[in-house]
Amino acid sequence: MLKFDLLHTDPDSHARRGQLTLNHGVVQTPIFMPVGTYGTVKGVMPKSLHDMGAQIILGNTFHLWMRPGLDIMQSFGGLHKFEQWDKPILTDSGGFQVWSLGAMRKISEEGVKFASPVNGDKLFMSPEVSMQIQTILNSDIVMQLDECTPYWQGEKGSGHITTEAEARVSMELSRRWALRSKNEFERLGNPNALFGIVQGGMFEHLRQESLEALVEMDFPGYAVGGVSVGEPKELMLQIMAHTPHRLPAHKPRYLMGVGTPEDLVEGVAQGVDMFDCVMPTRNARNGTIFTRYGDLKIRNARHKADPQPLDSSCTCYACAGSSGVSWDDGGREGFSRAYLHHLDRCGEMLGPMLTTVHNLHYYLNLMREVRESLEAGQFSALRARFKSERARGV
Ligand code: PRF
Ligand code: ZN
Repeated sequence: MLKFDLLHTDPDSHARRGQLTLNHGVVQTPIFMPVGTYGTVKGVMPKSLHDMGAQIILGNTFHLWMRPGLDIMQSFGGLHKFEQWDKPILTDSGGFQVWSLGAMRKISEEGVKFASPVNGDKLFMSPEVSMQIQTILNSDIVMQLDECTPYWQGEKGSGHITTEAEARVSMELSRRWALRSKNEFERLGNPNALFGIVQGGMFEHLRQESLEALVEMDFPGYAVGGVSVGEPKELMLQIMAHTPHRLPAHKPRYLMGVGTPEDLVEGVAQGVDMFDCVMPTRNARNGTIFTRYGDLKIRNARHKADPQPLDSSCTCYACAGSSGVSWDDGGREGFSRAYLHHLDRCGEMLGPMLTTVHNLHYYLNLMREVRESLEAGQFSALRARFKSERARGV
């Protein structure tokens, strides 16, 4: 089931404040969804996710199909019990991941043939197979199988930018797969909610066609796919300004795989309700920290003896310890930049664990501030303050 209530709309942008009710609970939107590809948000215990206010997390059909496999998922009655997360889960369909396999795949109308990257077995992914797997996973939001149209065709250097004709062929395939996904989802009696995915590359008229066809199929929610696929930033912003607000107002809108904190705030202004991205978790493991005052590289030698927390305004466990009181508000607990720099240099596990907690907390808290500003009719002011604070520098 899925119920979406619009609570507030911003008069100066396309931003909305909503509430999404799913089988495993209620999600306040706009929301960022931490990525848990293999049934784990890397390095973070579910209890910590809960404590930092995560409301819904991602899982991935393709990866969980490879390992641990469907028999084990079935024996646990789905992904929730297996990974010990009892709130909502959204699973991506696997099309995007099969696509990134490169040479080992062959795509046709029917689906995608490929060799398992784990043991070389010959496997086949189709809209029907994706729905069957996601039904076993029992994720609250199921994604249609699509083909994520890349910005570049072929090898970088020898390839070319996707042409309109190529983007059309790809978009039309995704559109047919949307209908097959829907038919199979219904045939299986899946009690959750299936989202359609708008494609069309960097071509607005193709996006419009895709959108209209999906709206005709009447999905309970819609995603915008095929952005942040190697295109210049201006093109991403152009698609973000084009597509989300044209989707039905009374249904949730999800921008797939985006992005930086700036992209999230811009996405909200363009009418997006849901985001996911590996950036906060992956960057944390590479030592890139997001803060209210800009990004920080913990590997930089200038942090070697710095007693400050990562973000003086942050109340996460890394910045404020168990007290939950930020340095700016007089807090005395929390880990210093010097300590996190040290952990990184020694390759200690606690380093990426703490930086991941901080980065996710930053993203989740940013969305919480966005929601509160929408409720107070202050979104434009928040947007302006956000930009100037982020530009200040750490
Ligand atoms: N399709 C699917 N998953 C995705 C994408 C897509 O286009 C993207 C694009 N940024 C990220 N994840 N199914
Ligand atoms: Zn923090």
